[in-house]
Order: sequence, then structure tokens, then C-alpha cells
Amino acid sequence: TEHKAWWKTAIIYQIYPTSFYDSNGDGIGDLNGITSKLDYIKDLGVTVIWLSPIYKSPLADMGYDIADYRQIDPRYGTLEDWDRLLKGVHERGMKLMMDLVVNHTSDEHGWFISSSSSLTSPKRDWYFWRPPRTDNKTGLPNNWKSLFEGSVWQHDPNTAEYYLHLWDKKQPDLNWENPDVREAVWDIMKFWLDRGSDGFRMDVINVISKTPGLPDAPITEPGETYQSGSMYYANGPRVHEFLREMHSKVLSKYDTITVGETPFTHDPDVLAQYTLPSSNELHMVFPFELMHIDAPITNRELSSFEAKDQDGRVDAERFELMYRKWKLDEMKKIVEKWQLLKMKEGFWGGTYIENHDQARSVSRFGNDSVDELQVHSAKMLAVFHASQRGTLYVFQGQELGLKNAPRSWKIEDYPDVASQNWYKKVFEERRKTTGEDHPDMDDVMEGLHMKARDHARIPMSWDSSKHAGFTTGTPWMRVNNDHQTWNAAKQIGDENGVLSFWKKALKIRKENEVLVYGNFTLFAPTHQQLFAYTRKVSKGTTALAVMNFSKEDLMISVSKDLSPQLLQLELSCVLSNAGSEGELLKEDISLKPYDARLYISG
Ligand code: TEU
Ligand code: CA
Repeated sequence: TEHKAWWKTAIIYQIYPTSFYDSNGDGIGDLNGITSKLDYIKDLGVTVIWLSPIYKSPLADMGYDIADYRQIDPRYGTLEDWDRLLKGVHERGMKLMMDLVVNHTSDEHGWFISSSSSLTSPKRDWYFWRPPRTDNKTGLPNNWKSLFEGSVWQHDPNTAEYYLHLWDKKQPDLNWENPDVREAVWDIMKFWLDRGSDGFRMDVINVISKTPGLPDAPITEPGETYQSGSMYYANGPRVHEFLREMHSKVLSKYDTITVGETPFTHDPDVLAQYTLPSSNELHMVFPFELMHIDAPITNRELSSFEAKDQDGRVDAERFELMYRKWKLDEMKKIVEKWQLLKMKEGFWGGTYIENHDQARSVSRFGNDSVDELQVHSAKMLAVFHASQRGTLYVFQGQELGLKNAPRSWKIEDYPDVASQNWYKKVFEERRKTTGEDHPDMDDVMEGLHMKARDHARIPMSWDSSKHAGFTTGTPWMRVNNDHQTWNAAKQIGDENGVLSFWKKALKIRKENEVLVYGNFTLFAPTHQQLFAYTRKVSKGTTALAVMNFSKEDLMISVSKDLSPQLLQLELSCVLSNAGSEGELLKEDISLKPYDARLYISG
């Protein structure tokens, strides 16, 4: 029997503060802006809010580069504003999770300033410093590629050594081998928990333990200067030891909710290790495999692929900014894999299809070509998302069915460091190989149009006024072109809108624990239009989701395409984007493009 917990039934709403709501007209979303929208969030059916980072930061990676963990960046407000936000959240019976980014700091953090000041700084060993190598061509300590392009090593002329940064050069990696670093992290956690935070989302928490010696990665992308090295930092040798220490020293003393962000991992057993109750580490993690479904895996020039080193360590890094068309059977396979894993005793996962690093789900998995299909497929994705096992995460704007920016956007419109660096890398390479000043970049722009992290970071569309009602000033990033037709104001009170549909979906999820805890069984795995599965608690309720993931009509026979037994369960439709609510499950179901129905047994 399933162990039940409040953090399993939670409905978590992720806020990207910079782009949520600007209360003072400086063009940047802020804490007071969030506080003023709490009724909107509560009304949606949310029980927990997760805030992306709001700490003091030079914003080289939009706050995932922290200069002071105990201060709010003045752009977002003050600690007192945060206290007020927390109070408002708690008054409405919700909880507040903070983002804990402790694999790396900003290079402007006091720890790094001290560490880089001299070879003998007491904080020297808080980061990874290496002298130049003499036995290779580059002089670099190893050949790893940064997740934001280029080398992971940055030379610091001050001490003539290199420091490690898996992401931007302004995000030096902390050395978790040093117990003082760990104590400092526990202190930060206690600071926020004591101030009232209800838990943490932990950024790239599975890369905090690096393989000793930081060995060169095998050549998996011939012709590239730097190679994907995730096999030497993802799920490293001491990661579970560190997390158990975190648990015993901090987490065990509070009633918290914790979720680990765990990229570069497609092996379910490896992820399970973090969340099994016997592990005493985290409540849940975010599997990444579905987010990689539309990343190219065969074009070795543009992507990494699952590769192994001589000791069998696996590299599951995917290049995320190029697009390939995915097939429904591939998607079903991945969803089933992780939904089934979640049934293994004690494993728990965070279920999401959007966040601040991902393009909009309606553009990737639905159909945003015309308004009508956008509404309809966004609702289908709500059925899909809200009927899966795990703790549910909804990203700001997902509840409105917001889509990606249009193809007409130029590279200047994509401010994210990942988009910018990727574009520059390819542009320079092509300039060299073709000799042209303006090489063809259409494929890269198409990739960004489908996949860039920027889409999620477009300021929220609140109404049809100038700047989408996000700010009275100049927004830090341009608003979406469609904000006059797609915005919260239009959808509030519209019974047929995406927002109302999401509210209904979340209400149904709350009333039917089978949707949170039930076992998952997939039907018709190779069908290229139909996505259907049941969720079932033993000797209890059954739920059935039936969706047409295509732009063609679809006729299905329940006994042939699904299972004849379903017809005996008196399944009644509780949620549908095609007006089928209240209907009993019958042998023949006719589904228009992107139709979705959720049935529950009486
Ligand atoms: O993301 C980790 C991560 O592995 C990716 O999603 C990464 O951002 C992507 O591959 C780059 O194209 C987390 C945060 O969610 C992300 O916003 C940060 O940039 C990153 O860590 C570094 O802190
Ligand atoms: Ca502001």
C-alpha cells in the first residue's frame, strides 16, 4: 500500500519572478507583484508555490548565479517583501518553496571573491582550481564542454589557475568534498526554513559530486573541441552520502517538501535511489527524458547521445536547442517508463511538462497553428498532465495555454545565455567553414523557435493592454505577439477557456486520489494517434484517460484498442474538452483532433 503524504497530493505552481508581474514599473517582475496575484493562484487550485531564484545576483543566468543567499536582489524587493509574500501564501492555506542553487555560486559571491584572491586563501578549496596542464594541447585541466558552450574551465590571471564551471563562467562550481562548504549550505537552508520557507527545489542537485581526478571525457562528438562530460559529474560517487548528510543535519528537523532537479539521467534505477524512503534523501526528483524527446539524437555534429566510457559510466546529455519531430509511440514509451518506475515501492517523481528551461508544451506537444486548435490541444494536455502519477507541477502561463514566440522573432529577441551562446558558436563555425559573412542560420533559428528556454521566460500575458499588463514600464524582455488575444483577463470568467478547464482538472485531481497514487497501465503502445491509459488503486477506483494526439479524426473500439474489461466498470466521463462529461464509457468512441476524455469509475 502506498505511503500517503501531503507533498504527494500537492499542486505546485512554478513562478519565474522576473516575468510574472511587475508592481513598480521598472520592467522586472517582483515579490510585491507576486503577492498581488495570490488570489489568482489560489483560485486556480494551487497548494504550493515554487519561486525560481530571487536572491542577490548579477543575473548572468537569470538568478541561477547567486551572489548572496541571504539577501533578496533589490530588483525583486526586500526580505520584508518576502515575509509579506509568505504571510499571504500561508493565509490562503498554501505553502512556499524556494529554489536552492548550491552546485555553484556566482563569481560575485563573497566565497568566490575570497577563493580567487590567492592560492592560500582559506576558501581556495571551496571551488575547483587547477593549474594549466602541460601534457595536452589546450593547457586546460580537461576536455569537458560547458552546458552553455565552450570549455568548463576559466583561466583566472590573478593566480594563473583555472576554475571549474559546468554552466556559465560566472557560475563557478562549489567543491562539495570540503565539509566546510557543506556546513555553509546547511546554514543557508536553515536560514530559509527558520524564516518560514516550506521547502526547496534543488537545482542540478545530482551533479554536486564529481568523479575524483576530473578525467577527460571520451570523444563522443568527433570534430568538437569540447566533449560532454556528464558521466563524470552526474550522479557522482558521493552524491547520496552528501544528500543523506543534508537530510540528517537539516531536512529531518523540519516538515518540508523537497524536489531535486536531476538532469543527464535516463536510467530509472539511478534516479530511484534519490527518493526511496529508505534512502533518506529527497521526496522526489524531476526525470528529464520526456524533455529530450524532440532533441536530435542521431546527428552527431549537433548533439550528444548516450555514450559510455571504458568503465561503463553513462553520459545521457542531450543537446536541447535543436528540434526533431517526435512520434507518439516514442512519447508513450518514455511516459510509461517513468510512470511505471513511480510504482516501484517508494519512488516518487515530480510530474511536469513545462518549466523555465523548456518551451511551451502546447507548441511542442499540442498544436498552436490556429487559436481553436491551441485552445483544444492545451486542454488535452491538461487532461494528459493532470491524470499522471506523481506530484503535479504547473508552470506560470501553462494554465492559460500560452504558446512559444512566433517564428518572426530574431536572435536579439532571445536574451537567454544558452540561446545566445549556441547561436554564436554555430555562427562563428559556419563563418569559418563557408567564408560567408552571413551564413545560413535558419535551422538554428527554427531550433530556438521550438525549444529555447526564452519562451517560458516571456513576461506573463495578464491583459490586452500595452506590454500585456505585465508592466507599466518597459518590459525586460519583449512580450508575446499574441497577448491581445491570449491573456489571463480574457480567460478569467470564460467557462470555455483553457484556464477554467485547468481549474476543473485540478479540482478533479484533488477529489480523486487515484490520479495521484493509482498504478499506470498503457494501452495501444504503437498507435500513432491514440494515447490511452488507466490509473488504478488496488480493489478501488479506476481512472481512464483517452486522448487523440493528432490533427486527424480517430475512431476507437474500447474492447479492441483498449480492453473489454473497461466496459464493465461503469466508467463515467468527468472531464472532456469535447463536451462529453457525464457520458458513460461505450464500445465506440469517436475523437476529433486533440479530443481528450477522462473517465472515473463510480
Ligand atoms: O538547469 C539544469 C539543466 O541541466 C538544463 O535544463 C540546462 O539549463 C539546459 O541544458 C541548458 O540549455 C538548471 C536550471 O533550471 C537552469 O535554469 C540553470 O541555467 C542551470 O540549472 C544552471 O543553474
Ligand atoms: Ca519591478
